[in-house]
Amino acid sequence: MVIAHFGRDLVVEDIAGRLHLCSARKKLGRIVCGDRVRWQTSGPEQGVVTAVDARKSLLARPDPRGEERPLAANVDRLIIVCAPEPPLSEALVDRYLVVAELIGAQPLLLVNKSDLLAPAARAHLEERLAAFRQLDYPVLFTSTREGDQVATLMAHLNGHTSILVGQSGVGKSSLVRLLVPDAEIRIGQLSDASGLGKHTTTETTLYHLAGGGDLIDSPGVRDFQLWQATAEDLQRGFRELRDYQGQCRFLDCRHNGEPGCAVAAAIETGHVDTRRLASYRTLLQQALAREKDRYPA
Ligand SMILES: Nc1nc2c(ncn2[C@@H]2O[C@H](COP(=O)(O)OP(=O)(O)OP(=O)(O)O)[C@@H](O)[C@H]2O)c(=O)[nH]1
Ligand SMILES: [Mg+2]
Ligand SMILES: [Zn+2]
Repeated sequence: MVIAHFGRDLVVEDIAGRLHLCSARKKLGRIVCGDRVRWQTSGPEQGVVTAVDARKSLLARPDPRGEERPLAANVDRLIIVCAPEPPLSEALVDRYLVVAELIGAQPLLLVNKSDLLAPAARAHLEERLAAFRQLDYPVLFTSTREGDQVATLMAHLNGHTSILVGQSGVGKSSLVRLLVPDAEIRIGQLSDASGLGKHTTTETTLYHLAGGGDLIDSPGVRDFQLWQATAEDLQRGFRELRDYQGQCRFLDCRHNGEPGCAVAAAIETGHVDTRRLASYRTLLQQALAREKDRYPA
């Protein structure tokens, strides 16, 4: 199992738990944390990856040039971490939720640093997040300082491969240190295995949870855009829209102001959240603009 990568160098954990610094043949493409690989020894604690097992899921994000950059493989839980600071962005949460739906990972929304929230501020955030709860997305308030809801979080993680995603500074690595007691040891082993210094673990790293399952820490983002999602992807990625599939006047309705749209009617009755629909429509415009660029008339 690949537990870390530094550029093209991978740290592979064998079945006995030993770590090996491996290179990979270029034709295998990018190999990431969570990948299961076949490898051969090429020296002491060194190896060459020769094949990658089929992935159950692949989480990717765009690199600065807008190219797809795989981040982690085989994750089945996407832990979207927010905090009072930097301020919560529902639109960012929406985009992460789309990705979770598309890769088939169960999302979980965390508001970390809950110790910084006075009761009124917490109530206000609860209100802003109510629409996500309504859609059956679990929402937890956690604190690595006070241990708020950490046991509940652990219960969500046990037995799964989860990845922590979110903006820089929301406390992802702090959560790892809290949930994985031997995290520091692991980081030490990694820097030994990689031959790199202690503070080079800037890329994604996979940790084992004591109770079974794995937890992947990922580097924070400033933003996370859906650079590839199509109109159809968005209709799948906004889970509430699926309920209206086939109920609009037009079979190919995009719920974007068409007459006889069942989603527009659901806004009237309060069954669809106005802010979520506006968010969907913004992403839809971007998707349609991309499609136009790709296939100019
Ligand atoms: N008050 C408070 N501070 C926290 C909590 N969790 C983490 N912090 C602090 O928030 C800062 C950022 O924490 P990190 O864990 O490095 O954040 P990160 O999400 O890993 O950031 P990147 O690696 O840049 O993406 C640190 O100073 C932590 O001590 C918390 O629950 N409460
Ligand atoms: Mg971090
Ligand atoms: Zn419609």
